[in-house]
Amino acid sequence: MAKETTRREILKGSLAMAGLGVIGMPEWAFPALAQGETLMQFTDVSDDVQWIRDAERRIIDVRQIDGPFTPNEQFFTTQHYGHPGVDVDAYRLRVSGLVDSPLELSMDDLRAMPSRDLIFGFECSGNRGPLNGLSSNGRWTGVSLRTVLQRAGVQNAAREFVLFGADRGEEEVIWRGRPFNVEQQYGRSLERDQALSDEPLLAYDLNGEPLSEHQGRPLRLLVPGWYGAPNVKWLAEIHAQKDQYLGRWQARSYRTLKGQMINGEMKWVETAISTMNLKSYVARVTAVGGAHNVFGVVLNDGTPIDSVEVKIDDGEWQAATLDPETMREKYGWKFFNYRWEGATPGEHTVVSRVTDVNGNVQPTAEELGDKLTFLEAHEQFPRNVIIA
Ligand SMILES: Nc1nc2c(c(=O)[nH]1)N[C@H]1C(S)=C(S)[C@@H](COP(=O)(O)O)O[C@H]1N2
Ligand SMILES: [Mo]
Repeated sequence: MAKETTRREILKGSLAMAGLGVIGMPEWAFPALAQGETLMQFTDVSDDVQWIRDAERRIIDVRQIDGPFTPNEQFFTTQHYGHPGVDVDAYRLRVSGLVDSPLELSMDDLRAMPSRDLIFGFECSGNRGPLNGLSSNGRWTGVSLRTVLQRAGVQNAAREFVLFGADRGEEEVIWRGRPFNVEQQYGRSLERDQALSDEPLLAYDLNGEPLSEHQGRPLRLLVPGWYGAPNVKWLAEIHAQKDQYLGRWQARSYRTLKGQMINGEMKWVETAISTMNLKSYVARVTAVGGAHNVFGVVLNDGTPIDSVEVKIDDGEWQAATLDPETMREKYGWKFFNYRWEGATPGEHTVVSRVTDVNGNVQPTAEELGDKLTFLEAHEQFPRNVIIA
């Protein structure tokens, strides 16, 4: 207890130095630093950064990551229509459309079905530097989407599975320049192969506790390896259909507009946000044991990682050490450390890049090229840090 208070005080001091005092120190914050570690100040984080934007949104302070699993009350959170507030006792998950037996399942029904765990860290596709706070990692428990769909009996004509949340809002749909105002639910769809694979999970627990309202109580979808958008919270119904689903959050808002060379010609293409791009970022730099440590995080689609390298100022890329525990989990986020010897006092630039076993290398912002929209930021993120 006493130890924690001391560490908390140390971190508070460092945060105040970085101009992140009063509003920068949320109630839940616990310092990640081991005894004898001192946080170095980033100079690229603005003084007015808000870790909690309103009652329903929260980003994590990546400098404070202190283990593989983000504590439930710290897990980053965001959504588009606010919290719907589902009555768990009255709750029924509806399965409808092109199925042999439409279902209405209570939480007791769902919890009685075969369950499994999934370690999954994901980021919102809007996550970007320098804060990179829209991501977290958890151990989720639930029932496979496939198990529920098989109980309903999926018909051959079903090509697409739409998952609707209980949250709704008014949307302006523009068709040939004409606006129509209609109420819609948050909805995302999965193609048949993916919906019936053994990957998507209908989760009811996070780190051993029932989901909080933030996390989608009582039930949410999780699509391992994908960005956050398909992880439909407050899941209300699953509808099997023949047609493509073209709702706003499926077909329009989660898009990237970029230039791509196709057959030797530059084309401007729009692509749907899908699996997470290979990415790493430096989360903190600390002074420890006469040297400095650079700690960071890797996110991707589940492809095994080959290496992470760190570069200081204009130096050479140096191999970082991959954390064996987090590297074992296919869909979890992963950690690395780099021991920085002989750091000189003053301001430095620190950057990381990750390479997967297929030889994909995290690009620089320049190499990432003509991406006009900001979602899917996965370029290298140089950080400016002061060595005291
Ligand atoms: N029902 C519903 N589910 C949703 C959303 C939403 O607006 N409504 N937002 C999605 C987006 S864009 C993200 S990044 C994740 C965030 O999940 P979290 O709050 O558990 O971190 O929820 C996804 N699921
Ligand atoms: Mo998101």
